[in-house]
Amino acid sequence: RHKFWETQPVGQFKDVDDTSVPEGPIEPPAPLSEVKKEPYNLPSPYEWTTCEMDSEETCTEVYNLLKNNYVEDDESMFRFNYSKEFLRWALHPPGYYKSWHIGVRAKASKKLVAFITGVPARIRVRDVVVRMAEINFLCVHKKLRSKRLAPVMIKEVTRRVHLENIWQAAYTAGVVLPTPITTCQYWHRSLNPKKLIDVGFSRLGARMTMSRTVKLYKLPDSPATPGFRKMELRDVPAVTRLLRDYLSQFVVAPDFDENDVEHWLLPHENVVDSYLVESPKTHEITDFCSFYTLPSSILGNQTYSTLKAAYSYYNVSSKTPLLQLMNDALIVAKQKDFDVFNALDVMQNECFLKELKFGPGDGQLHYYLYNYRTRHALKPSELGLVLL
Ligand code: NHW
Ligand code: EN5
Repeated sequence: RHKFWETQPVGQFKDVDDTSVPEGPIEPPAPLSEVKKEPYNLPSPYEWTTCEMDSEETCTEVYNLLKNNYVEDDESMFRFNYSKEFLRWALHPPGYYKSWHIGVRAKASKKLVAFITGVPARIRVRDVVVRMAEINFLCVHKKLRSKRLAPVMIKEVTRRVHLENIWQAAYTAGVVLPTPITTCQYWHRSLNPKKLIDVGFSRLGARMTMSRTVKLYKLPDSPATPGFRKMELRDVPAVTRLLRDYLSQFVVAPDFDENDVEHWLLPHENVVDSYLVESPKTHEITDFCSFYTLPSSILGNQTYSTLKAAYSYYNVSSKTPLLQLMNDALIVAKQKDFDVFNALDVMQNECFLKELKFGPGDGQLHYYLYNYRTRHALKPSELGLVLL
Protein backbone atom coordinates (compact mmCIF):
# COMPACT_ATOMS: atom_id res chain seq x y z
CA ARG A 1 0.00 0.00 0.00
CA HIS A 2 2.70 2.54 1.02
CA LYS A 3 5.88 1.43 -0.77
CA PHE A 4 7.80 4.44 0.56
CA TRP A 5 6.27 5.02 3.98
CA GLU A 6 6.61 1.32 4.89
CA THR A 7 10.40 1.81 4.81
CA GLN A 8 10.41 4.83 7.16
CA PRO A 9 10.62 5.05 10.97
CA VAL A 10 7.01 6.10 11.47
CA GLY A 11 4.18 4.36 13.31
CA GLN A 12 2.87 1.63 10.97
CA PHE A 13 -0.85 0.88 10.70
CA LYS A 14 -0.20 -2.74 11.72
CA ASP A 15 1.25 -1.61 15.08
CA VAL A 16 -1.39 0.93 16.13
CA ASP A 17 -2.79 -1.18 18.93
CA ASP A 18 0.50 -2.75 20.03
CA THR A 19 0.99 -1.48 23.57
CA SER A 20 4.24 -3.44 24.07
CA VAL A 21 6.26 -0.84 22.10
CA PRO A 22 7.25 2.05 24.39
CA GLU A 23 6.63 5.74 23.70
CA GLY A 24 9.65 7.51 22.20
CA PRO A 25 12.11 7.27 19.30
CA ILE A 26 11.50 4.39 16.88
CA GLU A 27 15.18 4.15 15.94
CA PRO A 28 18.19 5.54 17.82
CA PRO A 29 20.30 8.39 16.41
CA ALA A 30 23.17 7.19 14.21
CA PRO A 31 26.74 8.49 14.57
CA LEU A 32 27.09 11.53 12.30
CA SER A 33 29.81 9.67 10.39
CA GLU A 34 27.09 7.28 9.19
CA VAL A 35 24.94 10.04 7.68
CA LYS A 36 25.27 10.05 3.90
CA LYS A 37 27.52 12.95 2.84
CA GLU A 38 26.20 13.20 -0.74
CA PRO A 39 22.67 14.24 -1.75
CA TYR A 40 20.27 11.54 -2.96
CA ASN A 41 20.10 11.01 -6.73
CA LEU A 42 17.39 12.79 -8.66
CA PRO A 43 16.21 11.67 -12.11
CA SER A 44 18.93 12.99 -14.44
CA PRO A 45 17.02 15.99 -15.91
CA TYR A 46 16.87 17.55 -12.40
CA GLU A 47 19.30 19.00 -9.86
CA TRP A 48 19.18 20.09 -6.21
CA THR A 49 19.25 23.76 -5.26
CA THR A 50 19.31 25.42 -1.86
CA CYS A 51 16.76 28.22 -1.86
CA GLU A 52 18.07 31.47 -0.40
CA MET A 53 14.77 33.00 0.70
CA ASP A 54 16.38 36.39 1.43
CA SER A 55 16.94 36.72 -2.31
CA GLU A 56 13.96 38.46 -3.87
CA GLU A 57 14.43 36.46 -7.07
CA THR A 58 14.49 33.03 -5.38
CA CYS A 59 11.64 33.94 -3.07
CA THR A 60 9.57 34.91 -6.13
CA GLU A 61 10.33 31.57 -7.80
CA VAL A 62 9.22 29.66 -4.67
CA TYR A 63 6.17 31.87 -4.34
CA ASN A 64 5.15 31.18 -7.95
CA LEU A 65 5.74 27.42 -7.69
CA LEU A 66 3.48 27.24 -4.64
CA LYS A 67 0.91 29.69 -6.00
CA ASN A 68 0.42 27.45 -9.03
CA ASN A 69 1.03 23.95 -7.62
CA TYR A 70 0.48 23.81 -3.84
CA VAL A 71 -2.48 22.51 -1.80
CA GLU A 72 -6.04 22.65 -3.18
CA ASP A 73 -9.36 21.61 -1.65
CA ASP A 74 -10.89 18.31 -2.82
CA GLU A 75 -12.88 19.98 -5.62
CA SER A 76 -10.02 22.24 -6.84
CA MET A 77 -11.96 25.43 -6.24
CA PHE A 78 -9.29 27.08 -4.05
CA ARG A 79 -5.49 26.87 -3.78
CA PHE A 80 -3.33 28.16 -0.90
CA ASN A 81 -1.50 31.35 -1.89
CA TYR A 82 1.13 31.97 0.81
CA SER A 83 2.59 35.48 0.39
CA LYS A 84 6.34 36.07 -0.04
CA GLU A 85 6.48 37.88 3.30
CA PHE A 86 4.77 34.89 4.92
CA LEU A 87 7.22 32.43 3.36
CA ARG A 88 10.23 34.45 4.52
CA TRP A 89 8.78 34.58 8.04
CA ALA A 90 7.83 30.90 8.13
CA LEU A 91 11.31 29.83 7.01
CA HIS A 92 13.46 32.15 9.16
CA PRO A 93 12.70 31.31 12.80
CA PRO A 94 15.48 31.44 15.43
CA GLY A 95 18.23 28.97 14.54
CA TYR A 96 16.95 28.14 11.04
CA TYR A 97 19.19 26.29 8.58
CA LYS A 98 19.35 27.56 5.00
CA SER A 99 20.29 24.02 3.92
CA TRP A 100 16.77 22.87 4.93
CA HIS A 101 15.13 25.08 2.26
CA ILE A 102 15.42 22.66 -0.62
CA GLY A 103 14.47 23.12 -4.24
CA VAL A 104 14.68 21.01 -7.37
CA ARG A 105 15.41 22.64 -10.73
CA ALA A 106 15.24 21.38 -14.30
CA LYS A 107 18.92 21.27 -15.36
CA ALA A 108 18.21 22.57 -18.87
CA SER A 109 15.97 25.57 -18.10
CA LYS A 110 16.87 26.11 -14.39
CA LYS A 111 13.14 26.33 -13.73
CA LEU A 112 12.17 25.54 -10.09
CA VAL A 113 9.96 22.44 -10.21
CA ALA A 114 9.79 21.17 -6.63
CA PHE A 115 10.31 22.33 -3.05
CA ILE A 116 10.40 21.07 0.54
CA THR A 117 11.42 22.81 3.77
CA GLY A 118 12.27 22.18 7.37
CA VAL A 119 12.64 24.57 10.29
CA PRO A 120 13.96 23.64 13.74
CA ALA A 121 11.61 23.48 16.73
CA ARG A 122 11.58 22.09 20.25
CA ILE A 123 8.44 20.05 20.69
CA ARG A 124 7.38 18.55 24.00
CA VAL A 125 5.73 15.13 24.00
CA ARG A 126 4.31 14.61 27.50
CA ASP A 127 7.33 15.49 29.72
CA VAL A 128 10.08 15.09 27.10
CA VAL A 129 11.25 18.06 25.02
CA VAL A 130 12.47 16.79 21.65
CA ARG A 131 14.48 18.74 19.06
CA MET A 132 12.60 18.35 15.81
CA ALA A 133 12.29 19.65 12.28
CA GLU A 134 8.91 20.96 11.23
CA ILE A 135 8.51 19.91 7.60
CA ASN A 136 6.28 22.00 5.32
CA PHE A 137 5.76 23.29 1.77
CA LEU A 138 6.37 19.95 0.05
CA CYS A 139 5.39 20.66 -3.53
CA VAL A 140 6.01 18.98 -6.89
CA HIS A 141 5.00 20.81 -10.08
CA LYS A 142 1.71 19.46 -11.46
CA LYS A 143 3.43 18.22 -14.63
CA LEU A 144 5.88 16.08 -12.62
CA ARG A 145 3.44 14.30 -10.33
CA SER A 146 3.38 10.55 -9.64
CA LYS A 147 7.02 10.05 -10.67
CA ARG A 148 8.12 9.21 -7.09
CA LEU A 149 9.91 12.54 -6.72
CA ALA A 150 8.32 13.20 -3.30
CA PRO A 151 10.05 10.23 -1.58
CA VAL A 152 13.45 11.45 -2.84
CA MET A 153 12.74 14.94 -1.52
CA ILE A 154 11.65 13.58 1.85
CA LYS A 155 14.79 11.43 2.08
CA GLU A 156 16.96 14.43 1.17
CA VAL A 157 15.42 16.73 3.77
CA THR A 158 15.77 13.89 6.30
CA ARG A 159 19.47 13.58 5.46
CA ARG A 160 20.04 17.33 5.90
CA VAL A 161 18.16 17.30 9.21
CA HIS A 162 20.29 14.35 10.38
CA LEU A 163 23.45 16.33 9.48
CA GLU A 164 22.39 18.79 12.22
CA ASN A 165 22.07 15.87 14.65
CA ILE A 166 18.26 16.08 14.73
CA TRP A 167 16.38 12.78 14.46
CA GLN A 168 12.68 13.62 14.80
CA ALA A 169 10.20 15.69 12.79
CA ALA A 170 6.61 16.96 12.93
CA TYR A 171 4.38 17.56 9.90
CA THR A 172 0.75 17.82 8.90
CA ALA A 173 -1.07 16.73 5.75
CA GLY A 174 -4.58 16.64 4.35
CA VAL A 175 -3.97 13.03 3.29
CA VAL A 176 -3.81 9.90 5.47
CA LEU A 177 -0.31 8.46 5.82
CA PRO A 178 1.17 5.97 8.33
CA THR A 179 0.11 7.04 11.00
CA PRO A 180 -1.53 10.17 12.39
CA ILE A 181 -0.96 11.12 16.04
CA THR A 182 -4.31 12.85 15.69
CA THR A 183 -6.82 13.96 13.05
CA CYS A 184 -8.28 17.44 13.31
CA GLN A 185 -11.31 19.02 11.71
CA TYR A 186 -11.25 22.42 9.98
CA TRP A 187 -14.00 24.84 11.04
CA HIS A 188 -14.92 28.04 9.24
CA ARG A 189 -16.54 31.25 10.50
CA SER A 190 -18.00 33.43 7.70
CA LEU A 191 -17.04 37.10 7.99
CA ASN A 192 -18.09 38.11 4.45
CA PRO A 193 -20.88 35.60 3.77
CA LYS A 194 -22.02 37.08 0.47
CA LYS A 195 -18.58 36.72 -1.12
CA LEU A 196 -18.11 33.22 0.36
CA ILE A 197 -21.38 32.11 -1.19
CA ASP A 198 -20.67 33.86 -4.53
CA VAL A 199 -17.33 32.02 -4.88
CA GLY A 200 -18.66 28.62 -3.77
CA PHE A 201 -16.79 28.51 -0.48
CA SER A 202 -20.06 28.18 1.38
CA ARG A 203 -23.71 27.69 0.48
CA LEU A 204 -26.89 29.47 1.41
CA GLY A 205 -28.45 27.40 4.22
CA ALA A 206 -31.85 25.79 3.85
CA ARG A 207 -34.69 28.30 4.39
CA MET A 208 -32.14 31.14 4.43
CA THR A 209 -32.09 34.28 2.31
CA MET A 210 -28.93 36.29 1.59
CA SER A 211 -30.09 39.14 3.83
CA ARG A 212 -30.84 36.78 6.76
CA THR A 213 -27.42 35.18 6.27
CA VAL A 214 -25.62 38.53 6.24
CA LYS A 215 -27.46 39.46 9.45
CA LEU A 216 -26.63 36.10 11.10
CA TYR A 217 -22.89 36.71 10.72
CA LYS A 218 -22.88 40.44 11.64
CA LEU A 219 -20.30 41.43 14.26
CA PRO A 220 -19.80 44.59 16.37
CA ASP A 221 -17.41 47.23 15.00
CA SER A 222 -14.88 46.97 17.83
CA PRO A 223 -13.75 44.44 20.45
CA ALA A 224 -15.68 44.25 23.72
CA THR A 225 -13.02 43.26 26.25
CA PRO A 226 -11.55 46.18 28.28
CA GLY A 227 -7.76 46.27 27.82
CA PHE A 228 -7.84 44.34 24.51
CA ARG A 229 -4.93 45.62 22.37
CA LYS A 230 -2.30 44.61 19.82
CA MET A 231 0.74 42.77 21.21
CA GLU A 232 3.99 44.82 21.29
CA LEU A 233 7.71 43.95 21.65
CA ARG A 234 7.65 44.88 25.36
CA ASP A 235 4.99 42.17 25.92
CA VAL A 236 7.25 39.29 24.82
CA PRO A 237 8.29 38.19 28.37
CA ALA A 238 4.73 38.26 29.73
CA VAL A 239 3.25 36.52 26.67
CA THR A 240 5.97 33.85 26.85
CA ARG A 241 5.11 33.11 30.50
CA LEU A 242 1.38 33.04 29.78
CA LEU A 243 1.77 30.81 26.72
CA ARG A 244 4.26 28.37 28.30
CA ASP A 245 2.01 27.91 31.28
CA TYR A 246 -1.02 27.39 29.04
CA LEU A 247 0.65 24.94 26.64
CA SER A 248 1.90 22.77 29.52
CA GLN A 249 -1.55 21.12 29.71
CA PHE A 250 -1.33 19.54 26.22
CA VAL A 251 0.29 16.19 25.41
CA VAL A 252 2.13 17.56 22.36
CA ALA A 253 3.04 21.27 22.18
CA PRO A 254 5.94 23.53 21.21
CA ASP A 255 8.41 24.52 23.94
CA PHE A 256 8.52 28.27 23.14
CA ASP A 257 11.11 30.60 24.66
CA GLU A 258 11.14 34.40 24.37
CA ASN A 259 13.01 34.33 21.06
CA ASP A 260 10.41 31.98 19.59
CA VAL A 261 7.55 34.12 20.85
CA GLU A 262 9.13 37.25 19.39
CA HIS A 263 9.48 35.55 16.03
CA TRP A 264 6.23 33.58 15.82
CA LEU A 265 3.83 35.84 17.70
CA LEU A 266 4.90 39.46 17.48
CA PRO A 267 2.53 41.11 14.96
CA HIS A 268 3.89 41.15 11.41
CA GLU A 269 1.77 42.98 8.88
CA ASN A 270 -0.19 40.66 6.57
CA VAL A 271 1.49 37.63 8.17
CA VAL A 272 0.56 37.25 11.83
CA ASP A 273 -1.73 39.26 14.13
CA SER A 274 -1.63 39.02 17.92
CA TYR A 275 -3.75 40.68 20.56
CA LEU A 276 -3.77 40.48 24.32
CA VAL A 277 -5.77 41.62 27.28
CA GLU A 278 -3.94 43.95 29.65
CA SER A 279 -5.87 44.36 32.88
CA PRO A 280 -6.85 48.06 33.06
CA LYS A 281 -6.31 47.94 36.83
CA THR A 282 -3.16 45.86 37.37
CA HIS A 283 -1.63 46.08 33.85
CA GLU A 284 -1.18 42.34 34.08
CA ILE A 285 -1.35 40.44 30.75
CA THR A 286 -4.08 37.89 31.29
CA ASP A 287 -5.16 36.65 27.86
CA PHE A 288 -3.83 36.34 24.34
CA CYS A 289 -5.06 35.45 20.86
CA SER A 290 -3.44 35.27 17.43
CA PHE A 291 -4.13 34.35 13.82
CA TYR A 292 -2.06 34.14 10.64
CA THR A 293 -2.92 35.37 7.16
CA LEU A 294 -3.17 32.76 4.43
CA PRO A 295 -5.12 33.79 1.31
CA SER A 296 -6.30 31.25 -1.22
CA SER A 297 -6.56 31.79 -4.97
CA ILE A 298 -10.10 31.31 -6.21
CA LEU A 299 -9.80 29.10 -9.27
CA GLY A 300 -12.02 30.22 -12.15
CA ASN A 301 -14.31 32.90 -10.73
CA GLN A 302 -15.18 35.89 -12.96
CA THR A 303 -15.53 38.40 -10.10
CA TYR A 304 -13.04 37.44 -7.37
CA SER A 305 -9.46 36.10 -7.52
CA THR A 306 -8.55 35.74 -3.81
CA LEU A 307 -10.17 34.64 -0.63
CA LYS A 308 -8.65 36.36 2.40
CA ALA A 309 -8.53 33.83 5.26
CA ALA A 310 -7.34 34.19 8.85
CA TYR A 311 -6.22 30.98 10.61
CA SER A 312 -6.50 30.70 14.37
CA TYR A 313 -2.97 30.27 15.80
CA TYR A 314 -2.21 30.25 19.56
CA ASN A 315 -4.84 31.52 22.01
CA VAL A 316 -4.60 31.66 25.81
CA SER A 317 -7.35 32.55 28.22
CA SER A 318 -6.73 32.92 31.94
CA LYS A 319 -9.23 35.68 32.93
CA THR A 320 -11.31 36.48 29.84
CA PRO A 321 -13.46 33.51 28.77
CA LEU A 322 -12.01 31.99 25.57
CA LEU A 323 -15.40 32.50 23.91
CA GLN A 324 -15.27 36.26 24.51
CA LEU A 325 -11.60 36.48 23.50
CA MET A 326 -12.25 34.71 20.19
CA ASN A 327 -15.31 36.86 19.54
CA ASP A 328 -12.96 39.84 19.77
CA ALA A 329 -10.53 38.07 17.42
CA LEU A 330 -13.39 37.67 14.90
CA ILE A 331 -14.20 41.38 15.26
CA VAL A 332 -10.64 42.52 14.54
CA ALA A 333 -10.33 40.03 11.66
CA LYS A 334 -13.53 41.42 10.16
CA GLN A 335 -12.18 44.99 10.55
CA LYS A 336 -9.03 43.87 8.71
CA ASP A 337 -11.21 42.73 5.81
CA PHE A 338 -10.76 38.95 6.13
CA ASP A 339 -13.51 36.97 4.38
CA VAL A 340 -13.34 33.93 6.66
CA PHE A 341 -11.79 32.90 10.00
CA ASN A 342 -10.61 29.28 10.10
CA ALA A 343 -9.78 27.16 13.13
CA LEU A 344 -8.95 23.56 13.95
CA ASP A 345 -10.56 21.66 16.83
CA VAL A 346 -7.18 21.64 18.67
CA MET A 347 -6.49 22.80 22.23
CA GLN A 348 -9.65 24.23 23.83
CA ASN A 349 -11.14 25.47 20.54
CA GLU A 350 -14.22 23.20 20.83
CA CYS A 351 -15.58 25.52 23.51
CA PHE A 352 -16.15 28.43 21.10
CA LEU A 353 -16.57 26.90 17.62
CA LYS A 354 -20.33 26.22 17.62
CA GLU A 355 -21.22 29.15 19.84
CA LEU A 356 -19.39 31.64 17.60
CA LYS A 357 -21.10 30.22 14.45
CA PHE A 358 -18.18 28.33 12.98
CA GLY A 359 -19.30 25.43 10.78
CA PRO A 360 -17.33 22.24 10.01
CA GLY A 361 -15.46 22.29 6.70
CA ASP A 362 -14.96 19.47 4.20
CA GLY A 363 -11.25 19.25 5.05
CA GLN A 364 -9.32 17.45 7.77
CA LEU A 365 -5.76 17.87 8.93
CA HIS A 366 -3.72 14.87 10.04
CA TYR A 367 -0.75 15.43 12.35
CA TYR A 368 2.37 13.22 12.19
CA LEU A 369 5.65 12.65 13.98
CA TYR A 370 8.67 11.11 12.24
CA ASN A 371 10.74 8.65 14.28
CA TYR A 372 8.69 9.11 17.43
CA ARG A 373 5.96 6.79 18.57
CA THR A 374 3.19 7.84 20.95
CA ARG A 375 1.40 5.18 23.03
CA HIS A 376 -1.92 5.95 21.40
CA ALA A 377 -3.50 8.48 19.12
CA LEU A 378 -4.39 11.78 20.80
CA LYS A 379 -7.67 13.62 20.87
CA PRO A 380 -7.44 16.91 18.95
CA SER A 381 -8.01 18.69 22.29
CA GLU A 382 -4.80 17.09 23.62
CA LEU A 383 -2.78 18.73 20.84
CA GLY A 384 -1.19 22.13 21.52
CA LEU A 385 0.61 22.53 18.17
CA VAL A 386 -0.39 24.61 15.12
CA LEU A 387 1.76 24.38 11.98
CA LEU A 388 1.50 26.89 9.14
S1 NHW B 1 1.11 18.74 3.37
C1 NHW B 1 1.09 19.45 1.75
C2 NHW B 1 1.76 18.60 0.74
N1 NHW B 1 1.73 19.24 -0.57
C3 NHW B 1 0.68 19.24 -1.39
O1 NHW B 1 -0.32 18.61 -1.15
C4 NHW B 1 0.81 20.10 -2.64
C5 NHW B 1 0.16 19.50 -3.86
N2 NHW B 1 0.69 18.16 -4.09
C6 NHW B 1 1.95 17.91 -4.51
O2 NHW B 1 2.77 18.80 -4.72
C7 NHW B 1 2.30 19.85 4.25
C8 NHW B 1 2.32 16.44 -4.68
O3 NHW B 1 1.14 15.70 -4.83
C9 NHW B 1 3.18 15.89 -3.51
C10 NHW B 1 3.40 14.39 -3.71
C11 NHW B 1 4.54 16.57 -3.50
C12 NHW B 1 2.47 16.10 -2.18
N3 NHW B 1 3.29 14.06 2.81
O4 NHW B 1 6.22 11.81 -5.89
P1 NHW B 1 5.06 10.91 -5.71
C13 NHW B 1 3.68 19.33 4.02
O5 NHW B 1 4.40 19.88 3.19
C14 NHW B 1 3.63 10.15 -0.51
C15 NHW B 1 4.06 12.96 2.86
O6 NHW B 1 4.86 9.91 -6.79
P2 NHW B 1 3.31 13.19 -6.01
C16 NHW B 1 4.18 18.16 4.82
C17 NHW B 1 2.65 9.11 -0.99
O7 NHW B 1 1.96 8.55 0.13
N4 NHW B 1 4.05 12.00 1.90
O8 NHW B 1 3.70 11.73 -5.48
C18 NHW B 1 5.15 17.28 4.08
C19 NHW B 1 3.55 8.14 -1.71
O9 NHW B 1 4.25 7.33 -0.78
P3 NHW B 1 3.72 5.82 -0.49
C20 NHW B 1 3.23 12.19 0.86
O10 NHW B 1 1.86 13.32 -5.92
C21 NHW B 1 5.62 16.12 4.92
C22 NHW B 1 4.58 9.06 -2.35
O11 NHW B 1 4.52 10.30 -1.60
C23 NHW B 1 2.39 13.30 0.76
O12 NHW B 1 3.97 13.45 -7.32
C24 NHW B 1 6.62 15.23 4.24
C25 NHW B 1 4.25 9.35 -3.80
O13 NHW B 1 5.25 10.18 -4.30
C26 NHW B 1 2.45 14.27 1.79
N5 NHW B 1 1.71 15.37 1.79
O14 NHW B 1 4.00 14.16 -4.94
C27 NHW B 1 7.12 14.11 5.12
N6 NHW B 1 1.70 13.22 -0.38
O15 NHW B 1 4.58 5.26 0.59
C28 NHW B 1 8.18 14.61 6.12
C29 NHW B 1 2.07 12.07 -0.97
O16 NHW B 1 2.28 5.95 -0.09
C30 NHW B 1 8.75 13.46 6.94
N7 NHW B 1 2.99 11.43 -0.24
O17 NHW B 1 3.87 5.07 -1.79
C31 NHW B 1 9.83 13.92 7.90
C32 NHW B 1 11.14 14.24 7.19
C33 NHW B 1 12.21 14.85 8.12
C34 NHW B 1 12.73 13.84 9.12
C35 NHW B 1 13.88 14.41 9.99
C36 NHW B 1 14.47 13.42 11.11
C1 EN5 C 1 -0.51 22.07 6.15
N1 EN5 C 1 0.17 23.27 6.45
O1 EN5 C 1 -9.53 21.22 1.99
C2 EN5 C 1 -1.47 22.23 5.01
N2 EN5 C 1 -9.70 23.17 3.03
O2 EN5 C 1 -12.30 22.59 5.46
C3 EN5 C 1 -1.69 20.96 4.27
N3 EN5 C 1 -13.18 23.86 2.75
O3 EN5 C 1 -11.45 25.25 3.00
C4 EN5 C 1 -3.01 20.31 4.52
N4 EN5 C 1 -14.47 21.74 -1.62
O4 EN5 C 1 -15.52 23.53 3.87
C5 EN5 C 1 -4.17 21.03 3.96
N5 EN5 C 1 -16.40 25.46 3.20
C6 EN5 C 1 -5.47 20.33 4.11
C7 EN5 C 1 -6.61 21.26 3.76
C8 EN5 C 1 -6.69 21.56 2.28
C9 EN5 C 1 -7.65 22.66 1.93
C10 EN5 C 1 -9.05 22.28 2.31
C11 EN5 C 1 -11.05 22.95 3.50
C12 EN5 C 1 -11.04 22.82 4.99
C13 EN5 C 1 -11.91 24.14 3.05
C14 EN5 C 1 -14.15 24.91 2.49
C15 EN5 C 1 -14.38 25.11 1.02
C16 EN5 C 1 -14.87 23.88 0.32
C17 EN5 C 1 -14.99 24.10 -1.15
C18 EN5 C 1 -15.40 22.82 -1.82
C19 EN5 C 1 -15.43 24.56 3.24
C20 EN5 C 1 -17.61 25.38 3.98
C21 EN5 C 1 -17.67 26.58 4.90
C22 EN5 C 1 -19.00 26.75 5.61
C23 EN5 C 1 -19.13 28.17 6.16
C24 EN5 C 1 -20.44 28.36 6.86
C25 EN5 C 1 -20.64 27.32 7.93
C26 EN5 C 1 -20.47 25.91 7.41
C27 EN5 C 1 -19.16 25.73 6.73
